[in-house]
This record gives sequence, C-alpha cells and structure tokens, in this order.
Amino acid sequence: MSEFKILKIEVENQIALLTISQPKVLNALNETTMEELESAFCNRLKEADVGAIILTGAGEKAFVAGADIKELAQLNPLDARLKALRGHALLEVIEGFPKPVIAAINGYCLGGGCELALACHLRIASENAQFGLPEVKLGLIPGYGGTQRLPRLVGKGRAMEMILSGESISAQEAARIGLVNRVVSRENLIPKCRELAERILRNAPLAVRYSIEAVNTGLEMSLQEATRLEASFFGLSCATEDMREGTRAFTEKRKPQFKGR
Ligand code: DAK
Repeated sequence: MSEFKILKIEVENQIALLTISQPKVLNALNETTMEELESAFCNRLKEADVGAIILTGAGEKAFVAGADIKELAQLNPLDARLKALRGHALLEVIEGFPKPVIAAINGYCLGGGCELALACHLRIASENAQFGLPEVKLGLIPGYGGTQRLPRLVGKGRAMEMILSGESISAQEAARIGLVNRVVSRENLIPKCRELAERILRNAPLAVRYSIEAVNTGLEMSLQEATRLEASFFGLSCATEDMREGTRAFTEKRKPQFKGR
C-alpha cells in the first residue's frame, strides 16, 4: 500500500509519474501534500530506478489551483513565516534535484501551484492550462518564490503584470513569454513529457546533473564567477567514465552506453 494519502508515484522505464491527487479541490496544496512532496523527493525519487520525474495533477481541470485557501485563512504571522521557510526548502530541493523534473501542467496552475511549476526544470502545458499568481486578490503576496522565480524566467515587466494584476494567462500566452517550454494537446501531455524525459535519459546522467547545478547556481552569480563555476563542472564531467564512453562511442560510430559514473 502507498505510504501517501494524496500523492501517487508510478515508476516505469526510469520515469516516475508523480501525481498530486485531490481533484475535488483542484489539487490545492495543503499541509499534507507539502509533507508528502518533501518525503517523495527526499526518499523514493532519489532511488536508483528513477531517472526523471514528471509532476502533474489528477483530473481534467487542474495541475494545482493554489495553496489551500481554507488552511491559509487560519494562518497567523509566525506560522506563516515558518510555513514559508519550509515551502522554500521544498521548492529548493525540487529546483536543485539532480534528475530532471518536468511539470506536466494539465489545467489551472495558480498561486502556489504556479510557484511549484516554476521550481521544476521544464514545463509543458496542455492547451486548456491557465497560469496566474492571484495572491493579491486574497490580500497575500506570492510566498513560495513566485516574486523571485517568475521575473527570473519571464522578465521583470511581464512578472510584475501577472503579480500585481493577479490575472491569469492562457497556455499559449505562457509559451509566448517563456513561462512554459511548449503547449500540447490534452491527450498528448503525458506522452510528450515522457518523450522529453526519454530524450534526456539517453544522455550521460552526471552531465545532466552538473548542467542543472551549473545553470541554477550560475544564474545567481556574476557572469565571470558563473563561467568559472562552469569550468569546474566541465572539469568534473571530464573525470567521468561516461565522458570517455561518450567521446569513444562518437569516434566508433555507435550509441554510447552510459553508466552514470
Ligand atoms: N484552495 C482550497 N480549495 C480550492 C482551491 C484552493 N486554492 N481552489 C479550488 N478549490 C475548491 C473549491 O472550493 C471547490 O470546492 P467545493 O466548493 O466543491 O467544496 C472545488 O475546489 C472546485 O472549485 P470551483 O467550484 O471553484 O471550480 P471552478 O471551475 O468554478 O473554478 C477556479 C476554478 C480555479 C477558478 C476556482 O476554484 C478558484 O478561483 N480557485 C482559487 C484559486 C486561487 O486563488 N488560488 C491561489 C490561492 S493563493 C505560502 C506560500 C504560498 C501560498 C500560500 C502561503 N506561505 C509561504 C505560507 C500560496 C497562495 C496561493 O496559492
């Protein structure tokens, strides 16, 4: 039996499909969901049979329609701050996860749900998806990194408009401004995310891992510091067996057999 009440994890061919399953409340993020996500990323998803993760929401309507507003209504300032710190820690784990995390956004992607998607490495949306940070409509500000990750992804002006208006944008508009990588039909969402995960899984796992770390860490540095960091990761990649295998396979005109070493 699953250890989780809300999350479902199905692993097939190295790809873990991680589903937030509370469709009756449009997968709104409550305390239990956050705890289960923490546990999933710190335990099961770290195991060797998982090479990539697809994160999605159950049902036809929503990826995640935000944090649970009924829980939010009970928050006092002290609990809110602690909840913020805990939420940030979880999203940092996801953002820095050594295996690719793809958000498969299948509907409403609002507030905390949008912030969760922003922490993933890649975002693919179905054509019915809608994106927004409606916190100001509730007297809040985005509190799971939205004021920081959104402007870094789409630019300050576009992020400001979404954050200050609290209004939603369509999947097509999200793709146009770079909030999602691409838009696909509803029925193709999970298959297209799987295809992308499979393409990444053909590459050397350590090179993928170092790339994630170089991009994430480097973006917080000056260009000079960041290119030095890149040089260090480049050096590390040249210390791997997979680098020998990848370059040898090219000269021998065959497919590489990577081992993640
Ligand atoms: N929380 C709780 N329940 C929700 C919910 C939410 N965010 N969103 C939907 N539901 C529930 C509805 O209450 C309804 O439940 P019942 O009334 O049937 O019991 C059910 O899901 C179906 O929703 P609707 O009947 O409203 O469905 P519609 O298709 O008519 O409308 C909608 C869909 C997505 C437009 C609408 O449900 C809606 O506006 N939902 C709220 C969207 C929203 O404002 N989300 C942002 C919440 S603010 C924090 C960090 C971050 C955050 C909070 C704290 N800390 C650092 C502490 C994040 C805040 C947010 O996300």
